[in-house]
Amino acid sequence: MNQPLQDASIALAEKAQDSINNERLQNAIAALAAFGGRDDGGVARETLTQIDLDARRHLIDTARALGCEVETDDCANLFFRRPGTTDLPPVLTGSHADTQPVGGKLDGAYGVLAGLEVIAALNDAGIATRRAIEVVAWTNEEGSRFGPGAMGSSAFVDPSRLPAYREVRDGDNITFGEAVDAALLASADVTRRPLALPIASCVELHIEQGPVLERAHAALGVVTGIQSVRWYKVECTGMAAHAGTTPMDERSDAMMAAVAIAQQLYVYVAKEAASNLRLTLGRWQVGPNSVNTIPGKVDFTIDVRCVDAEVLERFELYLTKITSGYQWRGSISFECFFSRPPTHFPADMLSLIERACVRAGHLAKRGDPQRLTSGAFHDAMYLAEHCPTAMIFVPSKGGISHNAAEETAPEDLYLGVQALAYTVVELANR
Ligand code: HGY
Ligand code: MN
Ligand code: MN
Repeated sequence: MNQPLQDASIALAEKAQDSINNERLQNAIAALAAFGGRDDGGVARETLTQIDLDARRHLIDTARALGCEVETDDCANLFFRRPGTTDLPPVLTGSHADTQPVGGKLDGAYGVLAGLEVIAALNDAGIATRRAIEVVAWTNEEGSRFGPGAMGSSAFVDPSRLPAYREVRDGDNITFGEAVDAALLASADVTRRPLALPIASCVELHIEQGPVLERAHAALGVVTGIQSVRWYKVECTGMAAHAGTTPMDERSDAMMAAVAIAQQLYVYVAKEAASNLRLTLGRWQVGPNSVNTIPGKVDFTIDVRCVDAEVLERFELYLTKITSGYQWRGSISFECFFSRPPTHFPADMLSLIERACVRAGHLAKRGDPQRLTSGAFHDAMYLAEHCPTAMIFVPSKGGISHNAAEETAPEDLYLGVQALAYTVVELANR
C-alpha cells in the first residue's frame, strides 16, 4: 500500500477509534447480561439453551437495526456483516455469547458487543471500508454443556469436525445436533451460509480473565498467543454396595480410587510448579450418589494447561502410569476429549494491535499496553489456523472470571473497544 493510501487508512482508523460511544457500549453490555442474569450479578446462559436462543435473537435484532446482514451456518454460528466497498474476504471480529453455568457478563459477550459497537461507530462517522466487517457470535465456546469447547469456531475452520460434535450429549441426554437444529429453526429467518468461508484476518477482543494486566497496571493487553490445553474424562468403575455391612477390605470403592488418583495428580502438579502447569478437576459425577451406598462409579474431568506442550505430554504419561498402576478390584480408564497445542499470533498483527493500543492508551493517559500469553483458550486459537489472527485484552478485576463476580472497569472496556475499532478499520482497508 503506497504512503498516501496508508496515511488515509490510519486517519480512518483514528477516526473510528475516536467515534466509539462508551454509553452505548455500557448499555449494550447491560442489555445482553439480562439474558440469564442472576441476582448475584452473574450470568447463566449456557450454549443453545432457551436463554441463549433468546439472547441470539436480541443480537440479531440489534445487528439488523445497525443495517447489518445476518447469516448463520450449520453450527449455528451467527455472523453480523457490514458490507465493504469491495467483495474481498471480510475482516472478522467478535467472540462468543454463551457463558459458563455460573459466568460473568463479559466473558465472550464483551467481544461480540464490541464488534457491534465498532459497526455503530462506523455508521455514526460515515466511514466506509474496502472489506466487509463481520462480527461473529461463535456457538459453544465454553464447552461446559457440550464438550469440547470452541465447537463453533473449530467446525467453521474444519467442517469435518461437525458430525462427531453433533453426537455429543449433555447432562439431560440432549445431543449437540438436536440443540443446533433447534437453534437453526429458531433463526429460520436468517440466511444460511457454508462453513469455512475465506476470511482476510481476525481480531478477538476479550477480558483477560487473569491477574497479569491488573498487576502490571496496564489498561490494554497485546496477546501474543494462547497456552496449550487438554481435557480428559477419568472413569473409575467399582461396585456399589451397602455402606454399613461391607467390610472396608472387601470393597470396590470407586470414590476411594478416584480420590487416590486425584491426590496423586495434585502432588504431581506441585512438583511441576516451575512449568506453571495448571490442573482443574472441575466436574465429578458419582453413582448412585447416595449417602449410604458405596460409590460404584465415579467420573471426573481433568483440565490441564501449560505454555509448554511437552509438559502436557509428560502429564499424560503420568496419568497413564497411575491409572493403570492403581491396585483394586475395579477398573480405571480415561479419554482425552479436547486437546490444543499452543497458539502463536503473527508479528505483524501484534504490531498493528500494539499501535492501536498505544494510541488509545496514551490518549486516555493510561500508558503503554502489555504483551502477554492468554491463560484461557479462545475461538481465536482455531481462527489462527484459518487466517492472520490476534487478540486484544482488557484487565479483569482481581483476575476473576468464570464467576459471577467477573468485572472490568467501564473505562477499560471502553479503551478496549477503541483499540479494536482502530485495528479492524486498518485491516478492513488493506
Ligand atoms: O476455558 C477457557 O479457557 C475458556 O474461558 N472457555
Ligand atoms: Mn471466553
Ligand atoms: Mn470462558
